[in-house]
Amino acid sequence: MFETLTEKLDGALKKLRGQHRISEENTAEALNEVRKVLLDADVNLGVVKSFIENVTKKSVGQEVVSNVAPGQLIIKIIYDELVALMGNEKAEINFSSDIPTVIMVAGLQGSGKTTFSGKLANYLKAKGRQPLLVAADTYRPAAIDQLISLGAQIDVPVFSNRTDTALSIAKKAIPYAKEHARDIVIIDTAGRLAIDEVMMQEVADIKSAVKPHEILFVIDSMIGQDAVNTAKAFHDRLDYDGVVLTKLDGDTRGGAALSIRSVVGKPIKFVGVGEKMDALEQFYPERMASRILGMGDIVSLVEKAQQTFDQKQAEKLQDKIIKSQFTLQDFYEQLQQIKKMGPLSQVMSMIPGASKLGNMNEVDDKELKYVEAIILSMTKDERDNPNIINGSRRKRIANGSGTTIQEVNKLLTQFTEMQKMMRNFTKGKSFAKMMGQRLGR
Ligand SMILES: Nc1nc2c(ncn2[C@@H]2O[C@H](COP(=O)(O)OP(=O)(O)O)[C@@H](O)[C@H]2O)c(=O)[nH]1
Ligand SMILES: [Mg+2]
Repeated sequence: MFETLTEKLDGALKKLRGQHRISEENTAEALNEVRKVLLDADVNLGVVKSFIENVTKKSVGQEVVSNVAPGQLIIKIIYDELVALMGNEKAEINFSSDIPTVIMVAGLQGSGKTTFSGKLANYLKAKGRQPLLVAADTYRPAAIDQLISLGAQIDVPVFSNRTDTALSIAKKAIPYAKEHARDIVIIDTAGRLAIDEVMMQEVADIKSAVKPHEILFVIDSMIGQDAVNTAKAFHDRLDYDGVVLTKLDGDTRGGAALSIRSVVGKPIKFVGVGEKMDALEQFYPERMASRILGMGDIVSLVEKAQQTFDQKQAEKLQDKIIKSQFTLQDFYEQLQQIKKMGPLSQVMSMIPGASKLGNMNEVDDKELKYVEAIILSMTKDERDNPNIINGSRRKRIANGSGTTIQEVNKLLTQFTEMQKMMRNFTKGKSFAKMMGQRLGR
């Protein structure tokens, strides 16, 4: 989902890595890249402008914590802005206290209304509801057949009439639902290829006749800049309650998700991620923002790092790394710090790029316990100077830690590698960044 946007944003932010202070100058270039990325992704121009302004305001002058890279701080700010832009809260459907709850589905032809109506019925049915699907697209007989076939697939009844008008069908569906103990009515309406008055009038008439508790506007996420205009035109006429973004499984730019909420002021409630009846997801702004940034849960990582790492200790450590004095003892203490952040696999999953590492065995918590046990079985001299650890010492350490000589060897090799890698770091690089580089960023 949103792969292109993710990759480009990622690319732009790479330029920030390696800088130590957040200033107008060093953010300007990165934010300019972000601007290009968003415009490229068909995000509405006005939305992009205010987005960049907000991020700039919040980034410049940020206190740089020595162990959190400025790039990560900016990513967090961008993330927070993205979440705010798409609506902070997960939006739910309005259910009526009177039965049935009436949901009307509107949008352009081909946007995915009929498919979504079926998916929604399926989704609500799984939640214990008794939906009724209503075929109010009477222009094409095939549209009625399509809904009937979807209804049969998910075992939900479909109310239809091939000779009646859409308005009349919608009206009759409500008492029918009551008689047949259906507590939700989903009205699938007709769309046109472009906004036209006859279609708008018809949905507006259905709206005033049946007074839906929830009107959902369905939009194809692939339609680009036009999304905002279409969303606005429907909103002016219908004042809908929520948006459904379909076809997010496709090669879409994702600009619509960023723009619609901020321009129209209505939340995205669902996303369609495929043609099948179960390819429906609720819209979570946080998840979407993380996904757009392609960085897992970067925010929690930054927050946890800020909370957990003792700044002085981090500085001491950095100094040692620079002077190539990083010992197994330091390694052990560093592991204790990391452990405070939570299970290692969880910590790793929050690190940008970690997901690209196929083999997570390296960072498995069980293995961490072995590593700890091995280091604890060493003498102070051995921890400070692993070179003295000969064959008999290895054997003693293995016995003492309940591991094998192979495991002791493995740790020593890994540690030597790590020392080598650390020597390559230039002054001032943060631990978080080190971790990032270790993971191939
Ligand atoms: N890949 C994908 N295709 C979808 C999705 N939603 C709908 N479609 C397809 O888009 C086409 C138009 O959908 P339809 O529901 O008939 O649109 P309507 O004209 O608005 O009722 C159909 O071929 C659907 O299978 C989706 O989320 N992902
Ligand atoms: Mg349809």
